[in-house]
Amino acid sequence: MSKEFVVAVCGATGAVGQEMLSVLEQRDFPYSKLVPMASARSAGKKVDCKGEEYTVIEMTEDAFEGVDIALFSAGGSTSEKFAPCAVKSGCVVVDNSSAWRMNDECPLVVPEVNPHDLDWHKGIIANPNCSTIQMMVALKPLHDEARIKRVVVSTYQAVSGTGQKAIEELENQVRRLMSGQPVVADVYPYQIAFNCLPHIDVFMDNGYTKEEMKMVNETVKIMGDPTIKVTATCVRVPVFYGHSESLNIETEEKLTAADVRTILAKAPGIIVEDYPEKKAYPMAINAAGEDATFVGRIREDETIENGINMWIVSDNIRKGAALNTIQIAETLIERDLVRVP
Ligand code: 25A
Ligand code: L14
Repeated sequence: MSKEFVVAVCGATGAVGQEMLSVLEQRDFPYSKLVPMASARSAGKKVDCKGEEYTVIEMTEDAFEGVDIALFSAGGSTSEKFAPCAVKSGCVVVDNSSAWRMNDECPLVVPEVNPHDLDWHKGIIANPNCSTIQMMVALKPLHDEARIKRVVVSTYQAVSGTGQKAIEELENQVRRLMSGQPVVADVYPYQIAFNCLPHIDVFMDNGYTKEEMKMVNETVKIMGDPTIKVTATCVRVPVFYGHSESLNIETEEKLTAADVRTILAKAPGIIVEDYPEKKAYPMAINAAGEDATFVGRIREDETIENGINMWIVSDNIRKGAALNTIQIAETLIERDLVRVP
């Protein structure tokens, strides 16, 4: 990669923004200049990348002049307001929020799955929901081989997805409970320490949560196949980093457990960790800080003809957010698509 770009990280002081700075450094992303932005209350804070210190500036409508690529993770309303301003300044936006994902003008991309969708971007590219991303990485190779008809997914989602305040809430509740003090719930509606909440994002009229419906709708858009049926139950668990998911998959063609292991062992972005005899299976504490999606507990579902059960785990802040965003930016560069058409 010879050309270098001016890159803005928008929401640089948040949990995902901080991880974006580490991923840019770890992958030696080719920027000529880095511009960290956040809200007015964080302007003036210092952040680090590639051994240099930067002062965070306030995100404003004209802050994007001269920026080539903006990586957004500052919440949906911020993206709705500022992404169009950035595009008007000639900047390509990769956005982490749910604001643009189902917009027909915006590709929704997992680079291992549908990099070709970047070809029709008009300035804003959406990064999928964290739970959807890891599921897509694991399902696409199986869909290509045997056509997936239906997926039943249950998630076990870490608090870091909600941001820095939620990480602190779990820490504080554990500390208080251990010293016999009453807990305070502020970010989540109930105590999350030593508990599970079947409630992520808001409830919708159909009784599902918005997080569950993101998994249903985003899957169809990313796979480009309206026939795949997904039904989801999303649960918050007292884990700091790493989302776990139990998947039950029904395919058109028969896949044995051995077939699934062989296919996934060759697939990009996946590590198969499935050795029951050694008690080896994916766990959030091992996936935290890693780039891969880990797959294990691969079994045939003996109640239907063509069914597979498996357990997948990935770092929600890395592959689920910061890493996938930066992989999208890298793919834009490779395909010479860093321009607003
Ligand atoms: O919490 P907010 O308001 O949504 O802000 C998140 C980031 O966006 C910036 C904000 O600036 C922060 O960088 N931001 C918000 N409004 C903005 C605006 N109008 C804006 N930028 C520009 N214009 P901030 O730094 O002023 O806000 C404070 C943020 O700092 C973090 N923080 C809080 N207490 C902290 C702390 N950091 C360190 N130590 C502490 N004690 C915290 O960021 C706080 O919000 P965060 O981690 O909570 O941000 C997570 C946001 O990103 C979304 N998100 C998370 N995962 C995903 C995701 N969105 C999409 N996909 C994901 N996978 C969360 O929903 C949350 O909005
Ligand atoms: O990407 O875990 O739509 O609270 C919104 C809720 C990310 C995670 C999204 C959470 C998310 C999030």
